[in-house]
Amino acid sequence: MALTKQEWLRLEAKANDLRNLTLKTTYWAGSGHIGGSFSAIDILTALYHKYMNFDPKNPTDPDRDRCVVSKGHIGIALAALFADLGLVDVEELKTFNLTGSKLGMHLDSNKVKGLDASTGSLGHGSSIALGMAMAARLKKQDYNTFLILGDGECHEGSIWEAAMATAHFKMSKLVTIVDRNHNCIDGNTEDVMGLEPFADKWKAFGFDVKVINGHRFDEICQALEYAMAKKDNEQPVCIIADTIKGQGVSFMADNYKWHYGAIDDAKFKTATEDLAKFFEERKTVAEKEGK
Ligand SMILES: Cc1ncc(C[n+]2csc(CCOP(=O)(O)OP(=O)(O)O)c2C)c(N)n1
Repeated sequence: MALTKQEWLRLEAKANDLRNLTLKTTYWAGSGHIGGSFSAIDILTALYHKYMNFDPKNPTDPDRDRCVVSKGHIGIALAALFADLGLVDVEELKTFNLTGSKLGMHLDSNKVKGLDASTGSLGHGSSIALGMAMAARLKKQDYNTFLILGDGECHEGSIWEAAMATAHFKMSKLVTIVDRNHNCIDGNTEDVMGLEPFADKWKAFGFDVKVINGHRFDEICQALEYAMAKKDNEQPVCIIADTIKGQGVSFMADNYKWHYGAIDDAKFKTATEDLAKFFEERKTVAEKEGK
């Protein structure tokens, strides 16, 4: 079903809230992995605010859809997402990554209700998600499992072991989404360890690949709907979401040096102004192109 203009604008507003709350949390905490948070927020918004069967009032429902954010260093965005959903006290965000806080730099699923997996050691989330999807098949449950990978994370061999098994066992209820922001911790992915031809690699591993603009809700929604329309035991989908690290903030955008960073008062002010402008631009696109 095509995304309506009203729905597109609703998602834009939510993504804007989440970008601002992530920025504030980074400011309060002193630092955080904000670059890869801002590339992934639109994907997270579409999942948690449109597609996932996930009720924050019943976050451990055995039939809920699962989401494994394998690039677990974006705990700061997840903390904002779960605070916005009412599963984390907003005041608690002010303690993010401080000694004794229940919110560590990489979130702990034993401490944050609704978080499906503790991640942060790159490369592990694929196997965790695959296990969740296999459990659904064995127990004859109908839930979807969504897996969010970083592109730099795809330098890890374990990603490809799990990908091989996902395709071999036709785990089509497991939807893989790669946040292809072209940057990792210390440079552009193609300089550090080339991934291209990236889509062809996923195809060669047996995936049905969709390459989309990961900052356009119409494209994100269309790709997710395509993937979710598959029944179990079909060819699994990998969505390569072309994104921009630090998207929305002028001095962070496409700059790997903002993989992790500290925000002082001046940067907080500029970033807040940038996000406001960015939101206006995106609303204009949705108004013009939404149906
Ligand atoms: C096994 C492992 N090795 C190294 C790291 C350190 N590390 C944290 S983030 C990161 C780069 C990840 O790049 P990418 O997946 O592209 O993240 P994004 O740009 O989306 O934030 C690295 C190497 C880690 N967390 N785990």
